[in-house]
Amino acid sequence: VVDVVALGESMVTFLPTRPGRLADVPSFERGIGGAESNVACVLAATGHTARWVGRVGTDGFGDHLVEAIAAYGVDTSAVRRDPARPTGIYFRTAGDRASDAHEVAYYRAGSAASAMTKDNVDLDALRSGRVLHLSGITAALSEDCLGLMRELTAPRARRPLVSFDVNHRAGLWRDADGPRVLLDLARGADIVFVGDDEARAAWGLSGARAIREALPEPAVLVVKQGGDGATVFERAAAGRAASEAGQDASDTATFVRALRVDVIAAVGAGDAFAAGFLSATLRALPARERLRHGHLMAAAALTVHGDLAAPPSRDHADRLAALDDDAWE
Ligand code: KDG
Repeated sequence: VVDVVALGESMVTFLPTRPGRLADVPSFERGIGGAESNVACVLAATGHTARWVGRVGTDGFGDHLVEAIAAYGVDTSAVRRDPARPTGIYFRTAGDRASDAHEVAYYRAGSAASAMTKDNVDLDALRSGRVLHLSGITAALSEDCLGLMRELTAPRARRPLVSFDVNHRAGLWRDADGPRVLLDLARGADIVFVGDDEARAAWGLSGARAIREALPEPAVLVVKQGGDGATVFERAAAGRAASEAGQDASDTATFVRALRVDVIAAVGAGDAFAAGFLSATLRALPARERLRHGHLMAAAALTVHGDLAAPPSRDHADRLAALDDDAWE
Protein backbone atom coordinates (compact mmCIF):
# COMPACT_ATOMS: atom_id res chain seq x y z
CA VAL A 1 0.00 0.00 0.00
CA VAL A 2 1.31 3.42 -1.00
CA ASP A 3 1.66 5.89 1.88
CA VAL A 4 0.08 8.88 0.15
CA VAL A 5 -1.82 9.35 -3.11
CA ALA A 6 -2.32 12.95 -4.27
CA LEU A 7 -4.82 14.07 -6.92
CA GLY A 8 -4.61 17.39 -8.70
CA GLU A 9 -3.63 19.54 -11.63
CA SER A 10 0.10 20.06 -12.00
CA MET A 11 1.44 22.78 -14.25
CA VAL A 12 4.67 23.90 -15.74
CA THR A 13 5.53 27.08 -13.84
CA PHE A 14 7.42 30.07 -15.23
CA LEU A 15 9.39 31.91 -12.56
CA PRO A 16 10.70 35.40 -13.31
CA THR A 17 14.44 35.81 -13.66
CA ARG A 18 14.19 39.24 -12.02
CA PRO A 19 11.72 41.22 -9.89
CA GLY A 20 9.06 43.38 -11.48
CA ARG A 21 5.55 43.38 -12.87
CA LEU A 22 4.47 40.70 -15.31
CA ALA A 23 4.25 43.49 -17.85
CA ASP A 24 7.97 44.18 -17.46
CA VAL A 25 9.75 40.89 -16.70
CA PRO A 26 11.55 39.85 -19.91
CA SER A 27 12.34 36.19 -19.18
CA PHE A 28 11.25 33.29 -17.04
CA GLU A 29 12.72 30.00 -15.90
CA ARG A 30 10.82 26.76 -16.12
CA GLY A 31 9.82 24.97 -12.95
CA ILE A 32 7.04 22.65 -11.89
CA GLY A 33 4.03 23.44 -9.73
CA GLY A 34 0.76 21.99 -8.60
CA ALA A 35 -0.15 22.03 -4.95
CA GLU A 36 -0.99 18.34 -4.63
CA SER A 37 1.96 16.95 -6.62
CA ASN A 38 4.17 19.24 -4.53
CA VAL A 39 2.96 17.36 -1.46
CA ALA A 40 3.72 14.03 -3.16
CA CYS A 41 7.21 15.23 -4.18
CA VAL A 42 8.15 16.32 -0.65
CA LEU A 43 6.85 13.06 0.79
CA ALA A 44 8.77 10.98 -1.75
CA ALA A 45 11.91 13.04 -1.14
CA THR A 46 11.63 12.23 2.57
CA GLY A 47 11.40 8.49 2.07
CA HIS A 48 7.67 7.85 1.73
CA THR A 49 5.94 6.05 -1.08
CA ALA A 50 3.82 8.58 -2.94
CA ARG A 51 1.70 8.50 -6.07
CA TRP A 52 0.38 11.43 -8.07
CA VAL A 53 -2.84 11.01 -10.05
CA GLY A 54 -3.78 13.60 -12.65
CA ARG A 55 -4.19 14.34 -16.35
CA VAL A 56 -1.83 16.23 -18.62
CA GLY A 57 -1.72 16.81 -22.37
CA THR A 58 0.41 14.83 -24.81
CA ASP A 59 2.48 18.00 -25.33
CA GLY A 60 6.08 18.59 -24.22
CA PHE A 61 4.96 20.34 -21.05
CA GLY A 62 3.06 17.20 -20.07
CA ASP A 63 6.20 15.10 -20.76
CA HIS A 64 8.27 17.44 -18.62
CA LEU A 65 5.82 17.37 -15.69
CA VAL A 66 5.59 13.60 -15.60
CA GLU A 67 9.38 13.23 -15.86
CA ALA A 68 10.16 15.91 -13.26
CA ILE A 69 7.64 14.60 -10.74
CA ALA A 70 8.81 11.01 -11.29
CA ALA A 71 12.39 12.22 -10.70
CA TYR A 72 11.37 13.03 -7.11
CA GLY A 73 10.52 9.36 -6.71
CA VAL A 74 6.75 9.82 -7.11
CA ASP A 75 4.81 7.04 -8.85
CA THR A 76 3.23 8.60 -11.96
CA SER A 77 1.88 5.38 -13.47
CA ALA A 78 -1.75 6.44 -12.99
CA VAL A 79 -1.31 9.82 -14.73
CA ARG A 80 -3.42 9.93 -17.91
CA ARG A 81 -2.51 11.83 -21.09
CA ASP A 82 -5.19 13.71 -23.03
CA PRO A 83 -4.38 14.21 -26.71
CA ALA A 84 -7.19 16.72 -27.13
CA ARG A 85 -6.33 19.19 -24.38
CA PRO A 86 -3.18 21.04 -23.35
CA THR A 87 -1.18 20.86 -20.13
CA GLY A 88 -1.84 23.86 -17.89
CA ILE A 89 0.95 26.39 -17.38
CA TYR A 90 1.32 29.50 -15.28
CA PHE A 91 3.56 32.50 -14.84
CA ARG A 92 4.26 34.44 -11.71
CA THR A 93 6.27 37.38 -10.52
CA ALA A 94 8.62 37.42 -7.57
CA GLY A 95 6.74 38.37 -4.42
CA ASP A 96 7.43 41.42 -2.38
CA ARG A 97 8.99 39.76 0.68
CA ALA A 98 6.90 41.44 3.34
CA SER A 99 3.50 40.86 1.80
CA ASP A 100 4.22 38.10 -0.71
CA ALA A 101 2.16 40.16 -3.16
CA HIS A 102 2.94 38.50 -6.44
CA GLU A 103 1.04 38.35 -9.69
CA VAL A 104 -0.09 35.00 -11.05
CA ALA A 105 -1.27 34.42 -14.62
CA TYR A 106 -2.80 31.00 -15.16
CA TYR A 107 -3.21 29.41 -18.60
CA ARG A 108 -5.19 26.39 -17.54
CA ALA A 109 -8.82 26.93 -18.60
CA GLY A 110 -9.77 23.93 -20.76
CA SER A 111 -6.63 22.04 -19.71
CA ALA A 112 -6.35 18.25 -19.65
CA ALA A 113 -6.70 18.28 -15.86
CA SER A 114 -9.80 20.45 -15.89
CA ALA A 115 -11.56 17.63 -17.79
CA MET A 116 -11.01 15.08 -15.00
CA THR A 117 -14.15 13.17 -14.03
CA LYS A 118 -14.73 10.11 -11.95
CA ASP A 119 -14.99 8.16 -15.22
CA ASN A 120 -11.63 9.13 -16.70
CA VAL A 121 -9.32 8.90 -13.68
CA ASP A 122 -8.17 5.70 -12.05
CA LEU A 123 -10.38 5.50 -8.95
CA ASP A 124 -8.66 2.32 -7.75
CA ALA A 125 -5.29 4.07 -7.88
CA LEU A 126 -6.81 7.01 -6.01
CA ARG A 127 -7.99 4.73 -3.24
CA SER A 128 -4.80 2.68 -3.10
CA GLY A 129 -2.98 4.65 -0.39
CA ARG A 130 -3.12 5.00 3.36
CA VAL A 131 -3.81 8.71 2.82
CA LEU A 132 -5.54 10.41 -0.14
CA HIS A 133 -4.47 14.05 -0.36
CA LEU A 134 -6.84 16.49 -2.11
CA SER A 135 -7.17 20.24 -2.32
CA GLY A 136 -9.81 22.87 -2.99
CA ILE A 137 -8.02 23.87 -6.20
CA THR A 138 -9.38 20.78 -7.97
CA ALA A 139 -12.94 21.69 -6.99
CA ALA A 140 -12.49 25.10 -8.60
CA LEU A 141 -11.32 23.74 -11.97
CA SER A 142 -14.66 22.60 -13.43
CA GLU A 143 -18.01 21.03 -12.56
CA ASP A 144 -16.55 17.66 -13.59
CA CYS A 145 -13.62 18.06 -11.21
CA LEU A 146 -15.98 19.13 -8.45
CA GLY A 147 -18.03 15.96 -9.04
CA LEU A 148 -14.86 13.90 -8.66
CA MET A 149 -14.02 15.70 -5.40
CA ARG A 150 -17.50 15.00 -4.06
CA GLU A 151 -17.11 11.33 -4.92
CA LEU A 152 -13.76 11.11 -3.12
CA THR A 153 -14.90 12.90 0.04
CA ALA A 154 -18.22 11.04 0.31
CA PRO A 155 -18.57 8.65 3.26
CA ARG A 156 -17.67 5.05 2.34
CA ALA A 157 -17.29 1.91 4.36
CA ARG A 158 -13.64 1.66 3.35
CA ARG A 159 -11.67 4.62 2.18
CA PRO A 160 -8.18 5.98 2.81
CA LEU A 161 -7.72 8.73 5.35
CA VAL A 162 -8.78 11.79 3.34
CA SER A 163 -6.52 14.83 3.71
CA PHE A 164 -7.87 18.13 2.31
CA ASP A 165 -6.00 21.40 1.97
CA VAL A 166 -8.58 24.15 1.49
CA ASN A 167 -6.27 26.10 -0.89
CA HIS A 168 -8.81 28.79 -1.67
CA ARG A 169 -7.89 30.35 -5.03
CA ALA A 170 -10.52 33.06 -5.42
CA GLY A 171 -9.47 33.80 -9.01
CA LEU A 172 -10.18 30.24 -10.16
CA TRP A 173 -13.80 29.92 -9.08
CA ARG A 174 -16.44 30.03 -11.78
CA ASP A 175 -19.06 31.55 -9.48
CA ALA A 176 -19.54 32.87 -5.97
CA ASP A 177 -20.17 29.40 -4.59
CA GLY A 178 -16.51 28.60 -3.89
CA PRO A 179 -16.42 29.30 -0.15
CA ARG A 180 -19.55 27.24 0.54
CA VAL A 181 -18.34 24.32 -1.60
CA LEU A 182 -14.94 24.35 0.12
CA LEU A 183 -16.55 24.22 3.57
CA ASP A 184 -18.72 21.35 2.44
CA LEU A 185 -15.78 19.36 1.08
CA ALA A 186 -13.72 20.05 4.21
CA ARG A 187 -16.55 18.59 6.30
CA GLY A 188 -16.14 15.27 4.48
CA ALA A 189 -12.38 14.99 5.10
CA ASP A 190 -10.48 13.42 7.99
CA ILE A 191 -7.53 15.84 8.08
CA VAL A 192 -8.03 19.46 6.98
CA PHE A 193 -5.42 22.18 6.45
CA VAL A 194 -6.50 25.81 6.24
CA GLY A 195 -4.70 29.14 6.54
CA ASP A 196 -6.28 31.67 8.89
CA ASP A 197 -5.98 34.24 6.07
CA GLU A 198 -7.96 32.09 3.64
CA ALA A 199 -10.56 31.24 6.31
CA ARG A 200 -11.05 34.98 6.81
CA ALA A 201 -11.25 35.68 3.08
CA ALA A 202 -13.51 32.74 2.24
CA TRP A 203 -15.68 32.37 5.31
CA GLY A 204 -15.26 35.62 7.24
CA LEU A 205 -13.88 33.70 10.24
CA SER A 206 -11.19 35.15 12.50
CA GLY A 207 -9.02 33.08 14.76
CA ALA A 208 -8.32 29.37 15.09
CA ARG A 209 -11.14 28.70 17.59
CA ALA A 210 -13.78 30.29 15.38
CA ILE A 211 -12.57 28.16 12.48
CA ARG A 212 -12.82 24.98 14.58
CA GLU A 213 -16.33 25.95 15.70
CA ALA A 214 -17.39 26.31 12.07
CA LEU A 215 -15.63 23.07 11.11
CA PRO A 216 -16.08 20.57 13.94
CA GLU A 217 -16.41 17.47 11.70
CA PRO A 218 -12.82 16.60 10.67
CA ALA A 219 -11.06 14.50 13.30
CA VAL A 220 -7.95 16.64 12.69
CA LEU A 221 -8.05 20.33 11.73
CA VAL A 222 -4.81 22.25 11.22
CA VAL A 223 -5.06 26.04 11.19
CA LYS A 224 -1.94 27.68 9.76
CA GLN A 225 -1.34 31.08 11.30
CA GLY A 226 1.28 32.43 8.90
CA GLY A 227 4.61 33.32 10.47
CA ASP A 228 3.21 32.86 13.99
CA GLY A 229 2.73 29.11 13.90
CA ALA A 230 -0.04 26.57 13.54
CA THR A 231 -2.68 24.99 15.74
CA VAL A 232 -3.96 21.45 15.42
CA PHE A 233 -7.36 20.59 16.83
CA GLU A 234 -8.09 16.95 17.22
CA ARG A 235 -10.87 14.92 18.53
CA ALA A 236 -9.83 12.00 20.62
CA ALA A 237 -11.90 9.01 19.53
CA ALA A 238 -14.61 8.71 22.17
CA GLY A 239 -14.05 5.66 24.28
CA ARG A 240 -16.98 3.28 24.41
CA ALA A 241 -17.69 4.21 28.03
CA ALA A 242 -17.85 7.90 27.10
CA SER A 243 -20.13 7.34 24.15
CA GLU A 244 -22.42 5.07 26.15
CA ALA A 245 -22.65 7.81 28.73
CA GLY A 246 -23.61 10.19 25.89
CA GLN A 247 -20.47 12.29 26.27
CA ASP A 248 -18.90 14.04 23.28
CA ALA A 249 -15.40 13.15 22.26
CA SER A 250 -13.08 15.82 23.62
CA ASP A 251 -11.25 18.21 21.31
CA THR A 252 -7.66 19.10 22.10
CA ALA A 253 -5.77 22.08 20.68
CA THR A 254 -1.97 22.17 20.28
CA PHE A 255 -0.09 25.24 19.04
CA VAL A 256 3.52 25.22 17.80
CA ARG A 257 5.39 28.34 16.72
CA ALA A 258 6.75 28.53 13.18
CA LEU A 259 10.49 28.73 12.59
CA ARG A 260 11.62 32.28 11.93
CA VAL A 261 13.24 32.39 8.50
CA ASP A 262 13.98 35.03 5.88
CA VAL A 263 11.22 34.36 3.42
CA ILE A 264 12.21 34.30 -0.25
CA ALA A 265 8.85 33.11 -1.62
CA ALA A 266 5.86 31.68 0.21
CA VAL A 267 4.65 29.62 -2.76
CA GLY A 268 4.80 25.92 -2.00
CA ALA A 269 5.22 26.42 1.75
CA GLY A 270 1.68 25.27 2.55
CA ASP A 271 2.22 22.12 0.49
CA ALA A 272 5.53 21.40 2.22
CA PHE A 273 3.82 21.96 5.58
CA ALA A 274 1.12 19.44 4.68
CA ALA A 275 3.75 16.92 3.57
CA GLY A 276 5.67 17.25 6.85
CA PHE A 277 2.51 16.93 8.89
CA LEU A 278 1.35 13.89 6.90
CA SER A 279 4.76 12.23 7.17
CA ALA A 280 4.58 12.51 10.94
CA THR A 281 0.92 11.41 10.93
CA LEU A 282 1.83 8.24 9.00
CA ARG A 283 4.33 7.51 11.74
CA ALA A 284 1.75 8.20 14.48
CA LEU A 285 3.84 10.97 16.06
CA PRO A 286 2.23 13.21 18.69
CA ALA A 287 0.57 16.52 17.74
CA ARG A 288 3.53 18.70 18.67
CA GLU A 289 5.90 16.63 16.49
CA ARG A 290 3.48 16.61 13.59
CA LEU A 291 3.35 20.41 13.64
CA ARG A 292 7.12 20.67 13.98
CA HIS A 293 7.59 18.47 10.92
CA GLY A 294 5.16 20.73 9.07
CA HIS A 295 7.10 23.84 10.06
CA LEU A 296 10.46 22.30 9.14
CA MET A 297 9.34 21.38 5.63
CA ALA A 298 7.65 24.78 5.22
CA ALA A 299 10.86 26.56 6.28
CA ALA A 300 12.76 24.75 3.52
CA ALA A 301 10.17 25.83 0.91
CA LEU A 302 9.98 29.42 2.20
CA THR A 303 13.69 29.96 1.63
CA VAL A 304 13.77 29.12 -2.11
CA HIS A 305 12.18 30.81 -5.15
CA GLY A 306 10.39 27.83 -6.64
CA ASP A 307 7.60 25.69 -5.22
CA LEU A 308 9.93 22.87 -4.18
CA ALA A 309 13.04 22.97 -2.02
CA ALA A 310 15.30 20.01 -1.37
CA PRO A 311 13.74 19.05 1.98
CA PRO A 312 15.73 17.77 4.95
CA SER A 313 15.90 13.97 5.00
CA ARG A 314 13.55 12.15 7.32
CA ASP A 315 16.31 11.41 9.85
CA HIS A 316 17.46 14.99 9.77
CA ALA A 317 13.90 16.29 10.21
CA ASP A 318 13.38 13.85 13.10
CA ARG A 319 16.49 15.19 14.82
CA LEU A 320 15.42 18.82 14.34
CA ALA A 321 11.87 18.08 15.50
CA ALA A 322 13.28 16.44 18.63
CA LEU A 323 15.29 19.52 19.70
CA ASP A 324 14.20 20.76 23.09
CA ASP A 325 11.60 23.46 23.55
CA ASP A 326 14.18 26.25 23.86
CA ALA A 327 15.26 25.70 20.27
CA TRP A 328 11.64 25.93 19.15
CA GLU A 329 10.71 29.08 21.09
O1 KDG B 1 0.76 25.75 -3.59
C1 KDG B 1 1.50 26.10 -4.73
C2 KDG B 1 0.54 26.20 -5.85
O2 KDG B 1 -0.25 27.33 -5.68
C3 KDG B 1 1.19 26.30 -7.18
O3 KDG B 1 2.05 25.22 -7.42
C4 KDG B 1 0.20 26.43 -8.29
O4 KDG B 1 -1.20 24.56 -7.91
C5 KDG B 1 -1.09 25.73 -8.09
C6 KDG B 1 -2.30 26.55 -8.12
O5 KDG B 1 -3.29 26.05 -8.61
O6 KDG B 1 -2.29 27.68 -7.65
